[in-house]
Amino acid sequence: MNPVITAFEHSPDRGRGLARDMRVRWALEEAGQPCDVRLLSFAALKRPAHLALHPFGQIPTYEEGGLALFESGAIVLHVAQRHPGLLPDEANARARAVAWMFAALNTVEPPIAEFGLARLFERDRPWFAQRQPMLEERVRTRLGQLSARLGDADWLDGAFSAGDLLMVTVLRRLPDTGLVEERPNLAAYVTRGEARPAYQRAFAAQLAVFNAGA
Ligand code: GTB
Repeated sequence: MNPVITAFEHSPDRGRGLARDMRVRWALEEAGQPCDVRLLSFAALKRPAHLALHPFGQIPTYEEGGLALFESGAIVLHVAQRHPGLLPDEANARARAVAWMFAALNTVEPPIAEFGLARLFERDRPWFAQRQPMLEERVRTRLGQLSARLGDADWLDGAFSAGDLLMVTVLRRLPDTGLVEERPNLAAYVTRGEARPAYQRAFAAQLAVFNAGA
């Protein structure tokens, strides 16, 4: 039996791979683990059947045998722990890769998410013009720090890991802003992630869902 994940039936990103099922799909592709996908409407997310799996009524979820998981980071970690290729074998290197997973989700994603939400939902609010430069500067600060650490390396700590997978998906949440492009090494890092065959397969799968419903 394949694991089952959930994704949007009609993703608002129009198949650009920005919703968080993309990171789970990518991890499963890196692991060579096929999955089945249950597509959900926004209404279905808030119904009891889905709330039993996900207390916050969101995607993605992951079901495998008797295990049901929510939170994309926890799902990617679970996949990475059970399949080779996403976490180093050596204990210290593995701990550092996990630290990069947390850094992506806890340190880099929050200012990016806040910036994106403000652009989407607060444009017509009186405070938008004043608040936006501050949010943008917070993103720039994090990107500058990340860029300095990455330097000329291909990946954040040695070989590609689940930390890179999450970080690339987080940086992809800044389309059409030019912010990642201000740091050529970060832009190249994202491009390197997107060029991975597993990424391409995951992207095509989620785009096919959008195209089928379009
Ligand atoms: N911390 C959770 C995780 O990492 O799994 C967050 C999950 C989450 O935010 N899920 C969103 C969701 O289900 C979809 S990914 N939202 C519906 C709801 O809360 O009712 C966030 C997202 C949505 C759409 C775009 N987009 O269109 O560009 C990008 C990201």
